[in-house]
Amino acid sequence: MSTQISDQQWAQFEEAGFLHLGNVMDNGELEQLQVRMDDIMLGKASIDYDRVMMQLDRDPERDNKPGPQSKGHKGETLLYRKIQDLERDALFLDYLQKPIFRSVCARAYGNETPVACFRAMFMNKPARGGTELVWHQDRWTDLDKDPMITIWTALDPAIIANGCVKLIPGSHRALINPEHGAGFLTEEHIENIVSKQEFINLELEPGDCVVLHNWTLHSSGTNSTDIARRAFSVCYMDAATQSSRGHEYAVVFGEGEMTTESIA
Ligand SMILES: O=C(O)CCC(=O)C(=O)O
Repeated sequence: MSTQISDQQWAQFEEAGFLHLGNVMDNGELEQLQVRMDDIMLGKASIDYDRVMMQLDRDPERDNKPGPQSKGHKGETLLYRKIQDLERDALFLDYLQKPIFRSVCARAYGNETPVACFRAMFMNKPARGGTELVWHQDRWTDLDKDPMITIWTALDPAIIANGCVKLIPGSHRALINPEHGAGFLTEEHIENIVSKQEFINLELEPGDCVVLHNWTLHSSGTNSTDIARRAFSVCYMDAATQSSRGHEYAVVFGEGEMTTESIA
């Protein structure tokens, strides 16, 4: 397995706005990540839960909306929708710092540019659940530079029926709704732009990963199967990026990078 992105792969990424990298995991790594993820949800992991954003999936018996996105454990259940700050977990940090991902970031941001983790996020569509995610581009108006790279890894089979990601190839060349704080499209944009273009379903094997240009339009549905659709999504940005909300981001590649020993 090469630890470098080839010129041909990079050209494909630039053309289509995404690149299928396949499985870059070591033996046994997928199972370790799957188990760790469930342990985190079940409150069994040795991680500082007060520093981890955890959001429950929608609950049809409550108001059918996902719970608040706030720090801290919300109960011993696998029915979480989103969990962030996973760079604080040694296994996930180790995975997101793979040499091949370093090579992707070096292509995107330059060999000498330190890279920070905007977010290291678990996205889950629990069995027979999940929350619709509308079409959007991954960009945030509080940042003074747009991040360009997200690497999305399937921890389970990702198929249409369990809510795989859908994306529009080549849509990374222009921002559709720059006014929206988090890149979400309006219903008009969806009707006038998305519905006139071909999308693809990103069906993946467990362990496979895909590099996404952050501006590539994507969305995902719900899960009508008995198999969860767990995924780990990491957004990498130039470490010099500033947030007007004053957020601090961990450097993961380059000078001062976080290591499994330095997780506070
Ligand atoms: O996992 C999903 O369904 C969507 C994830 C997403 O929007 C992202 O990783 O940026």
